Amino acid sequence: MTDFEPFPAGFLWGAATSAYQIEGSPLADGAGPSIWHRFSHTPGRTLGGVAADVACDHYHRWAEDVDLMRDLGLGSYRLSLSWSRLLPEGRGRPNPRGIDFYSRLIDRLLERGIVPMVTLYHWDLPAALDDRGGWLNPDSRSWFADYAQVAFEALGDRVPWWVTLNEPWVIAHDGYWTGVNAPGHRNAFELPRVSHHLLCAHAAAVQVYRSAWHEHIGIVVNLEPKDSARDSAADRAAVERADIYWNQQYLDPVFFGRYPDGLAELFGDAWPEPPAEDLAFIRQPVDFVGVNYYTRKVVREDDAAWPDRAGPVPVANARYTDTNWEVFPAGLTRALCWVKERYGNVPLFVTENGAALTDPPPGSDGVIDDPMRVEYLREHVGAVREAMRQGADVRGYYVWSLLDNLEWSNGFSKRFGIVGVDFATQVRRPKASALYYRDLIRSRGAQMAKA
Ligand code: IFM
Repeated sequence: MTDFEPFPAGFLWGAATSAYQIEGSPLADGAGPSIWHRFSHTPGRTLGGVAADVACDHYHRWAEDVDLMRDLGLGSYRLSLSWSRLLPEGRGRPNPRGIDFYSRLIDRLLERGIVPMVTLYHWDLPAALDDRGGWLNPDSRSWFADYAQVAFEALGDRVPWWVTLNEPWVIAHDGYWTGVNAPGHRNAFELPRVSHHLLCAHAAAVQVYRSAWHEHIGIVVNLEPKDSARDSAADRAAVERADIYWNQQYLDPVFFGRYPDGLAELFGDAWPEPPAEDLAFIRQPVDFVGVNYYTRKVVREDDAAWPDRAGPVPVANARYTDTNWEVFPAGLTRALCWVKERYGNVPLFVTENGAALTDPPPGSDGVIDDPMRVEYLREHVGAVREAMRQGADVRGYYVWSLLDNLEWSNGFSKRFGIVGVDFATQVRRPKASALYYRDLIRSRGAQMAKA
C-alpha cells in the first residue's frame, strides 16, 4: 500500500470486554445473581457445565489489567456494568460496594489516559427481574431507566461514551428463541415482544441520559451483510428477509420510528403489533451507533430457518475461525457504509471485531504466536479505513477482546483475546496480535500497510 493515510489523531483505538465474561466473583460484595449466573449453574446449559465464577478474575485483577491496557497503548476501553452488582435485586436498593468497584476502575482508566466506553446491558439481567418476567415484562423499560439513572449518577461525570444495549438481536434471538443463551427460552411468541421491550428500554435510558448528562449515548448492534447462495429469485428474497431480520430490525425503529417493512410478515402470528406511541418513543436521537462485526452470511431459501427462512451455506475455499464464522473483511466496510447510506452519516464505532482461534503455547519469550489473528486485525482495520475513505464517519475501533474470556455457553473453549489467559494460574500473556495492535495504534494505522 503506497497511498496510506494515517487514521485521524482523535481516532479511538480500544479493546472491549463484558462484565460476566471476565470479572468472576459474580456474587461478591453484596451483588445479586444474574440470569447468566443462574443459567451457567443449570446442568446442561453450558459446555462442560462451565460458569464464570472466576473467569479472568478481573474483579480482583482490574488494576493490573488496566496497566496492561496502558502498556498496549490503548486509547479507550469498552466495558460493561453488571446490573446486579449495582442493584442486587435489579431495582430498589443500590449496592455501594458494586458502585465502588466500577468507580475505582473508571478512575484508574482515566489516570492511565484511557477513555472509558461503558455498556449498561451486555446480557446479564438480574435474576430477580427475570423472576418478574424479565424482558417479557413491559415494566422492563422503567426498571432499565432506574438502573441507568443509578449508573449515570455514579459514573456519568467521568464516562463520555455510553452504550445502552449490546446486540439486542442476540439477546432476543438466542435468549428467547434458540435458547442457547440465558434465560434459555424457546418461544416464537416471546421473541418479538422481547425485542420491542429492549428497544423501549434503550429509549428510556437515552431519555434519562438527556435529562442531566450531555456527552454521548448510543446503541450497539451486531451487523452481518447477507449474500445470495445462488443467482435465483428465491435466494435473493432470502437475502432480503435476512437483512430485515438481522440488520434492520433494531436500527429502523431507532432512526425511523417504525419497524422495517416485511418484519411483521416474517413473525406471522407471533407479531405483537406494538403501540404507535412506543415507536415514537423509541425514536430518541442517538449520538452514535456501535457496530459489532464478525462475519457476513451467504444464505439460501430455507423454510426451516425461522423467522427469516434464510439458512446459511458454507463458502467454498473461505477461511473460517473457530466459531465457524467466515473471515470476510470487506463485509465490515459494507456494514459501516450501509449504516451511513440507510440512516445518514451518524458517528460510528466498530465496538467489537475479532476472531476465535486456537493458539499455540507461549514461546520462550512468553509471547503466543497467533499469525492468523494478526492478519485478521490487519485486514479488518484496513476495511475500516476503506469505509472512512468512502465517507463513513468512523470514530473508533475496539478489538474483541482484550483477554481470552468466557464465550457464553461455549465456556472457555473459544479464545478471542489478544492477550492470552491461563485460566489455571490467571497469568496473562501477550499474543503477537497484541504487539501488532500496539504498533498499529502507535503508528496510527501505518503498521497495517506493512503486509
Ligand atoms: O463474546 C461475544 C460478545 O459478548 C458479544 N459479541 C460477540 C462476541 C463473540 O461471540
